[in-house]
Amino acid sequence: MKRLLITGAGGGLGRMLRQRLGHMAEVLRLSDIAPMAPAALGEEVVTCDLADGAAVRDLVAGCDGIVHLGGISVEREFDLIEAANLRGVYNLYEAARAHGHPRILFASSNHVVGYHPQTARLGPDCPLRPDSLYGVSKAYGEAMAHLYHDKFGQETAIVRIGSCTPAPADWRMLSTWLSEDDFVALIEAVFRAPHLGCPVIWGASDNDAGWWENTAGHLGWRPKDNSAAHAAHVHRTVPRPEADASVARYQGGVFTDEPIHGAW
Ligand code: NAI
Ligand code: 15L
Repeated sequence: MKRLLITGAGGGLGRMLRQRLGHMAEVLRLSDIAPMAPAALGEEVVTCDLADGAAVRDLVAGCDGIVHLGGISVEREFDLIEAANLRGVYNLYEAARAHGHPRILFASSNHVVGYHPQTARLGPDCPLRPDSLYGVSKAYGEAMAHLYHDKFGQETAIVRIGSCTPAPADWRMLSTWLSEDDFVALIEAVFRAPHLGCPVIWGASDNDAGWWENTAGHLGWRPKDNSAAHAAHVHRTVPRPEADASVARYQGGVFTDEPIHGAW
């Protein structure tokens, strides 16, 4: 494709993908509200607040695909989440509608189902049980994707990312881990597919201890990594959580312990 936009390009996953998605487009347009490294050859760097509708409209112009990572990525007070994850998502979908519906990969999160117990095995149509205002905002983003697909045919891969890190860092991540390689391969599959629609995809590697089924097989995505290769190291170096601790009971782990920040 000619131009692939990555929002949230200054964040953890954005910086990693900046290094690894250059082959997918003639130009990577990298956007964030935070500072980013200057543009290299084949890159455009655009500072943009997702809450600013006019700016987002300009940002999306000329883009053939969007990896939407930008926004608040943990639990915070409602006002912050509202600006980036609610208004920001609305702005992105309106901008996409104005500019010919570039395909979107929406970085949703396991925290839309965080209150499901770790004993549950979930498919894509399971009831949402968000564990935080953050999780609720991702559920809103998923609903926005479905609305714009049903109303306008806008294609989105809704990717419920587990924990995308170089290696699983704790016991829970043995279930939620998404390797960086598997994430890159998923992004390639999403933008390569002749037809996408608006599928819900669990963003997790092929973990023996996983909770979620692979719902992107039809896109040709078969995750190759398995947290089992790291299990011995985690078991040796990270204390096992108590069985009644939230991190051992709920899929969303410690997010279920979060208060409503800035509550009345
Ligand atoms: P991050 O917090 O490192 O990056 C998010 C970026 O969004 C930041 O650079 C931030 O400056 C930017 N941002 C925040 N508000 C903004 C606004 N109003 N306008 C423009 N940019 C804004 O998060 P990370 O880990 O890189 O995650 C990327 C995305 O993937 C997030 O949407 C997150 O919710 C989602 N995700 C990540 C997971 C992970 O394992 N890292 C797991 C599940 C979901
Ligand atoms: C997320 O949604 C967060 O953005 C990330 O920072 C991790 O906390 C991840 O989920 C997780 O559940 O491990």
